[in-house]
Amino acid sequence: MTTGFFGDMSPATFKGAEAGPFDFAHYNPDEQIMGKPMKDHLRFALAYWHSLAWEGGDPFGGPTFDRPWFPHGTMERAKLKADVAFELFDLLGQPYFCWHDADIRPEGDSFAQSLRNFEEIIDYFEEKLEHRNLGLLWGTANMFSHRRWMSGASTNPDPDVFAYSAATVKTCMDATHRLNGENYVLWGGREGYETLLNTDMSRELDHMGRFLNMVVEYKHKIGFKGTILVEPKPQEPSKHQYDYDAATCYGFLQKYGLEKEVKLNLEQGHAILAGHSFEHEIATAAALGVLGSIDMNRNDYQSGWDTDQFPNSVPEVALAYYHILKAGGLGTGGTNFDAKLRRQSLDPQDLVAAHVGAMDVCARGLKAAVALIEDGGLDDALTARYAGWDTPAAQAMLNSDFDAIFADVVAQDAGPKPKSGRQEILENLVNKFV
Ligand code: XUL
Ligand code: CO
Repeated sequence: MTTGFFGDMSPATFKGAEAGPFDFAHYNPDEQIMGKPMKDHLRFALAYWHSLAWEGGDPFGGPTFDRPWFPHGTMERAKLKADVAFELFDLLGQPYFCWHDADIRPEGDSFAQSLRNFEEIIDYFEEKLEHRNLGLLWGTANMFSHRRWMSGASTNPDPDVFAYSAATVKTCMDATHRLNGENYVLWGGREGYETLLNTDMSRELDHMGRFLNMVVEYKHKIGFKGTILVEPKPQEPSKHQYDYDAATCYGFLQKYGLEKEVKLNLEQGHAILAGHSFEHEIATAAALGVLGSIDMNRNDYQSGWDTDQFPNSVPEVALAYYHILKAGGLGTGGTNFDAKLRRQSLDPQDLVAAHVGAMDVCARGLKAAVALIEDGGLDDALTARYAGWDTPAAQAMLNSDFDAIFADVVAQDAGPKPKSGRQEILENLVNKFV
């Protein structure tokens, strides 16, 4: 018995050139790529919040979507939402999904009631997962929507909110562990400030550092084997968020002794808001050894707002996967579609087509990245560009000092000979594959 929400739609399958709007033209889950199935490189996940919980509102208008489980608020409707969620997962066949506590359960009028609601839905998920080839990529706590979090969660000036946050994250980590989640995410939408006039930044950073250490301590206490991830974002909803970008997060992790315990969940739209490209954030995290997982979406380049659109630019996605593959892949991470429909896309079919298209774009991007790696042109150019450093003299210089280097430069006298960076040649090379 299905809910009937998706009518007579059947599961999306790979049809290549024959694909219609609800079939895969490029995502062929079992196709072998660099020694493993495509699905194991991409590790797709659906985001419960945007696809099932979001009602289509924007800052100027209310809900546009007409779903039988709206308005949220009862367990009956939360279960209907779960039924439809799993029907969507069955149509798409992706291996993972992700949730916040608030996406899946109605808020109760006490902490204990909210927890009972949450645990009942986790039980319901557990039953549904038993019969499926589906797992939890990550769980997380929504500590930004309810008014109690308006001044932050772990960074709140009120210690009672710190306590409520700790208790909340404990319950979400317990549930993630129970469902064999592969990661646990913390995104601090309110961990930042609206104005420095009322903010003690050094105290807030210390509280956030202690909180994250408590997360790691609890992970080890319960034997959770997944990866703890923080998700950088520069602003929105807060005017300034402490997890600004990958480099800022790394500095924070190092200061609080967490750089070996915590990795990053990077999102395309957040990279754009921080003034970076997505591949910049991926390459930065990879260089610092903290690449964890990705939230794949696309930000509008004009709006300056977090538009969370479904990805549809193959060249951008290809460069993201190029850097992921060069870094050795996503490990316990995956490709989570933290993306929402446009608010005019009202139909259940729009939801399916959005994900099918996004999975296809990622599959094309991955294949282009693999072709770039197999071609080897970019690697050769990189090796050639840094070849000077392979000589014993150059390596010895790194272990010498300014006086010795000065003496050598004076003795040789000729000075360096500038070489072309060949940017256009390399851009043309990339364009052969995307
Ligand atoms: C918000 C965002 C969140 C996190 C999880 O911009 O990306 O949905 O991914 O809290
Ligand atoms: Co995200």
